[in-house]
Amino acid sequence: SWAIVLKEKSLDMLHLLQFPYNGEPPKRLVTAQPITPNPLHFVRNHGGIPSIDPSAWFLRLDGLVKEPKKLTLSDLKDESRFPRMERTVTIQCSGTRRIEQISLYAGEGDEMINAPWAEGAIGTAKYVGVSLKKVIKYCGGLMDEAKHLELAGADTYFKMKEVMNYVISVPYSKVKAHEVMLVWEMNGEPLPKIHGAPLRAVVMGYIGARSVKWLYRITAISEPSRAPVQSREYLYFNQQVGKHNQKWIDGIQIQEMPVSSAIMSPWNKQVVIHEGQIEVKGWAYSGGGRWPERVEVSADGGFSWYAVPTENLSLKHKFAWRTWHTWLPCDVEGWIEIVVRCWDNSLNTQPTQVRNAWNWGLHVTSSAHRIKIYSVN
Ligand code: MTE
Ligand code: MO
Repeated sequence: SWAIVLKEKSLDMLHLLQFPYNGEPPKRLVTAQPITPNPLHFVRNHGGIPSIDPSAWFLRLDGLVKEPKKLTLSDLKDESRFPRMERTVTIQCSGTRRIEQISLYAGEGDEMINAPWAEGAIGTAKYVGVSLKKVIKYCGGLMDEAKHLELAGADTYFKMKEVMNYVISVPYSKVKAHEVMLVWEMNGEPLPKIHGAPLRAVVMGYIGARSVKWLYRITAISEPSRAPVQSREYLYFNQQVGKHNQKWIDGIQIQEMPVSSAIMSPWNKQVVIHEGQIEVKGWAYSGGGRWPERVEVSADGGFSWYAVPTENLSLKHKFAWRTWHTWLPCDVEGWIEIVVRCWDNSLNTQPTQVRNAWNWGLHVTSSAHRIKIYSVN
């Protein structure tokens, strides 16, 4: 695994866990460009990084499809069969900014053993592949009972005292809307091994967990997958739930991330010397195909807000973040709290404090992002 990490990832990456390998870029590089360079895209793995010979590989389609099939990579790339699809998509882990929930409270043996992500477990790339809907159509379509597609990755990990593949499912409605891609190219390069080569799914507007890497099998099923990644991870519990009383069935399966944003510059506890205006930079994103419409920043903990000028937001793509920067007026000498919040195009906005949305799984940290800096004016 380390040979692949060293070959495909920037030396600037922060390695959160060694095995399985998990890493995110440092703050100063997260939003340096609106498209994340491949070596700086975060990596979330549950197990090892399989090294797959693309010429021996094929994708199996089975279950409740009318004509089960095996397709090679060249079958999928054959444009006379499947039109090429290209999209700019943000992949966000549901654990992004988990560190803020951990620092509020994470009991021993709770989900805190998961990667303690900061604001970098999100990245945006231009993906090339095909729409999964076209591939299903090529298999004669689905039987009436089929409502979900189970996606299986070739990597293995250890869960519930067993070794298993990474398996999760997506509702077929998502596929029908052409919002699930099968992808072999990332930012003009062959898909890196660490990001799922030879083929991965990209499920637009859903949490990263559904975008299965090292994809080798798609099975049409009638109910959401019973695999542990589907039924025992990526669940949202209410605030009374903890290790002592949680029941898997009480969790909501997390699909679309709510609107969220983060400040990438300046940094928490930084001393900022300025002449009445502080330059602030960051990202804003909303799941489900909603997009950031307005970003607002505050220099006084959220009493007064300044809208980031629209021209300072990066280009709008339906399934992608917008990076932004602005000059924030500030005449205070001393410690101040800078805050960001975003409004998406449905006018949803963010909870004000982390504690408003703390949950046992430590997922979906989407409250207004706050940092403290020492302002020297
Ligand atoms: N696919 C497989 N096969 N194994 C994994 O561990 N992790 C998922 C998803 N797909 C995972 C996977 C999770 S939780 C996330 S957030 C995204 O991959 C991260 O994609 P990336 O590593 O390309 O950034
Ligand atoms: Mo994730």
